[in-house]
Amino acid sequence: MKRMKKPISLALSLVMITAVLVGSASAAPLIVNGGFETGDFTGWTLTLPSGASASVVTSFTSDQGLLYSPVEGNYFAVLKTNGANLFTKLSQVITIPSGAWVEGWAAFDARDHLPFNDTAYVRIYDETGTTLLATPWFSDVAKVGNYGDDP
Ligand SMILES: [Ca+2]
Repeated sequence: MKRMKKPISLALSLVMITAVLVGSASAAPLIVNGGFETGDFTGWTLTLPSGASASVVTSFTSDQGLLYSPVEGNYFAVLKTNGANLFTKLSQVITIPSGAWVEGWAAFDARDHLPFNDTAYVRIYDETGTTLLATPWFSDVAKVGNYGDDP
């Protein structure tokens, strides 16, 4: 079976919620603690700029009063950053076997207004960690509107 080693990186600005899982036809999940069901960041590398925060929670309410709950399990992660181009990141190196796939959920709670275009991404890089392979999810203030929530 062909295997590729790929870091998965979640680069986030402002507040974002995510749970990432890997599935394959018969194998166990390939991401360690992908759904944060340990209640913490076990298995993940957290990059936390000054003034930023990150937590594993069971629910979250946006500034518009929208209640977020886990899509699967009991937990998800919430990341917040603290300034322009200071991305709070969760990353993990995973090996994706041929025929397997990555799936997950992400949301963006904009707490700012244009022209302050806060941005959030889910990105997949190659094994060097520098070449961007895919951006499966993206959101920003321009997309969701001032103080918007996505979804
Ligand atoms: Ca919002």
